[in-house]
Amino acid sequence: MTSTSDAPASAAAASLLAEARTRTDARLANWARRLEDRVGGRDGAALAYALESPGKRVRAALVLSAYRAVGGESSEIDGVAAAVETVHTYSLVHDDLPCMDDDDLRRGRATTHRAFDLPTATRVGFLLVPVAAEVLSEAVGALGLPAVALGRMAAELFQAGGVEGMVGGQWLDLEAEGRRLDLPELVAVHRGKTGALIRASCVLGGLAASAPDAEIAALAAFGEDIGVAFQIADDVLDATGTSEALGKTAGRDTALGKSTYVQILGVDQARAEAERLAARAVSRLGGTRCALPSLAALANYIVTRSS
Ligand code: GRG
Repeated sequence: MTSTSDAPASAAAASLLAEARTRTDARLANWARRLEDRVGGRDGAALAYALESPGKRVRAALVLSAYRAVGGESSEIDGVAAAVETVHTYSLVHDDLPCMDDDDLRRGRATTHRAFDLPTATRVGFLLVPVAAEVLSEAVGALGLPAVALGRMAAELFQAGGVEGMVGGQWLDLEAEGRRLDLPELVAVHRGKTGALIRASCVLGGLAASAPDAEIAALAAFGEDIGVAFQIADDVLDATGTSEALGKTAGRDTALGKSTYVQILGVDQARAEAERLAARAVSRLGGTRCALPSLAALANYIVTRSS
């Protein structure tokens, strides 16, 4: 497994993320203009504000890399990456609301409810879910895939966003505020709230290239491990980073009384657990076409990132 000092892996991840940002941001900007026209007014402007906020596009990079790893070649995969990032964006808009994590800063800018208002941001979050379905459907059509592929990809994406995934994990997380979770309970929160969409990003890349079931299973196993590793790294950054570097309020987990890996294991052991999971993720790809440096580089980035 790569480590913090693996310069080629860092350079490879930086280049994959830069490419994913350019390509996905272009798609999202296009959707932002379409929604401004279609929805108009304050809601249209707020939808565009949320969609065009500058994310790292880690999930998009995973979609693109998984797709290529199993032989995908079309640039229309960008639309699949944009669909995943749209679901992620909705989750951030709602996560920041006063009834959830109540935050003012996201991606270095005012959160959507701060830049606009609470009813607008609430509507924008909900509206982004059908927008994501439309973005996915258009992309799958452009990739020339059959309806059955769209069905499978939509099921993966929206199950990951649902009660067995992101909503379920967030629910557990909110319900547990001020209460100490044990490690298995915390893993369940991390797997749902963050891991499910990261796993789905990898699976969707594979499905878009019509990869065989064994490769989809390997991508899913990889995604499951890096998904939890991603949230552990997020716990560490929340405890050790600055708001300026993170683009969101640091120290929020402690302020909200959340259970985190850092609280249970301390910073060093939490980092070590994230690295162990990233290494295991990469080993899950062994013996398949997916065992490429690009996915390993992204796994390394996920646990060594500084924002
Ligand atoms: C109704 C209970 C209920 C939930 C609604 C709001 C929500 C669904 C889920 C929240 C999920 C969430 C925000 C999890 C945190 C995931 C996470 C670590 C986000 C940060 O991801 P980055 O670092 O962010 O990739 P950027 O800004 O780079 O995209």
